[in-house]
Amino acid sequence: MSGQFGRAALKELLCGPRARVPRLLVRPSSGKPDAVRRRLVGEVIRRSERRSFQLVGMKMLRAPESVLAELYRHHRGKPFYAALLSHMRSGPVVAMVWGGPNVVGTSRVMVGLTDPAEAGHGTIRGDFSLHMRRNLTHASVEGAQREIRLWFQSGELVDWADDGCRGSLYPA
Ligand code: 3AN
Repeated sequence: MSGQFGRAALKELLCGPRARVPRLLVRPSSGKPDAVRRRLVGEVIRRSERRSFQLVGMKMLRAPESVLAELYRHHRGKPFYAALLSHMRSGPVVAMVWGGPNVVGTSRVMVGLTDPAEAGHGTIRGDFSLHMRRNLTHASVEGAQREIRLWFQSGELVDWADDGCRGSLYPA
């Protein structure tokens, strides 16, 4: 899973210096096992597309131990760590990479706060979840590139950035 993410591919993915403003940023995301179980993966995708984020990569898989250990290393030792990993192992996830201007910030708002009880109405968590450990979706806040490398090989990301970067979807 931790295949080399080619520098050239990454540069291309970010639209590189050739791109006009705004830059296309990318973030990894996933429908967690509870989203798959509840048939809400389509809802996550639908909301992202409706917001005009650009789908760059997607696959269904059982999260490898090495990915989970790295993904949640900042929670290691906390009381909920074992339950979190157990949930993430309980079924498949759908990993995605989305692009768009300020995609990390805007998608974070769309997903809602970590605790669904505090997540706003209209957010994915606020609309579909009640429990912290069943909050349906993961969206990276920091280290987006690190997380993309955890889940995807560079060849699994589809670069169709021309429209998004140079077309009228994201005008300067
Ligand atoms: P987010 O998923 O909102 O980025 P993180 O990365 O801090 O939040 O947490 C990862 C996952 O760990 C959360 N989605 C949630 O399932 C679980 N988690 C975080 N904090 C807690 C907590 N205090 N109690 C139970 N589970 C938690």
